[in-house]
Amino acid sequence: MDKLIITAAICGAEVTKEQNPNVPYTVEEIVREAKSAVDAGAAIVHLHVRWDDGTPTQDRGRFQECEEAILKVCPNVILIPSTGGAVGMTPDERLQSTDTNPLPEMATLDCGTCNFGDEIFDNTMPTMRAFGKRMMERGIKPEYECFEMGHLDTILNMAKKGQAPGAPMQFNFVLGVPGCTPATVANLCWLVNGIPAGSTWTVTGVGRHAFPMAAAAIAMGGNVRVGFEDNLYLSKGVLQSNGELVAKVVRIANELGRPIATSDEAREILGLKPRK
Ligand code: KMH
Ligand code: ZN
Repeated sequence: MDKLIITAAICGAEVTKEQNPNVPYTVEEIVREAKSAVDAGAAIVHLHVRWDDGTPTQDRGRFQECEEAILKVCPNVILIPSTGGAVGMTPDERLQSTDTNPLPEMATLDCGTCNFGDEIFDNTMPTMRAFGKRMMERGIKPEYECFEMGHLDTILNMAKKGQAPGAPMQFNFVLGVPGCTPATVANLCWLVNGIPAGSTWTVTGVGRHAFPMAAAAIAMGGNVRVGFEDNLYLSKGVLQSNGELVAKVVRIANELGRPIATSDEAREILGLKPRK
């Protein structure tokens, strides 16, 4: 079994300071949360950015500023900027995060339209083909985000047709979003059984499912994402930092005997180029 890659989704687009005062909005707050996660054992930071008032944005300049600031204090971390942004953003708006200098090593690619609470997260086939093309042209490795069972088939078909980067593919199964596939071990097993040999995968359990899904992935040889984007609580009612969420995953992994990957080890496992 490979070492465990932990991703910290430190910010997201939906959660607010009213829910947890540690949710980062400013560049300084984003750096603080990224550092807390990396210091605790995260190899990857999945990044959304906000304006200072908390409004989610996919502004290219804001991504540039936040990524440079994070890399100053965590020079080796793998950044996976979001191309999902927030519900309602246009594809062009969302793609700005793939336009920074240097280009990101990876970026998310959302694999289909789905319910998202009371809203609809729109990812039409033309949108996904445009995102796949962009990532192939720019050598950015996608993290394929599947919120629904059918999303896996969709992206496998796209990759087969050369519309999105193929092997080795990295999947993130985001389970438990209200209105989408529930976070159960049975659903996770079904998805994992459907990925091509040589692929890697991560699970994200939303809300109270964060740590049960993490434990399942640690036992199954997959990887784990936690963070404010998905879950604000360390345990029922206990609000903490992203670092403390990552530290809890590290504790579970230690108990189960699964060592934690550094960012360089994660690059090797994911098939990314070593960092110069
Ligand atoms: N904010 C969600 C609507 C991604 O980062 O690619 C979508 C999302 C997915 O967070
Ligand atoms: Zn995201």
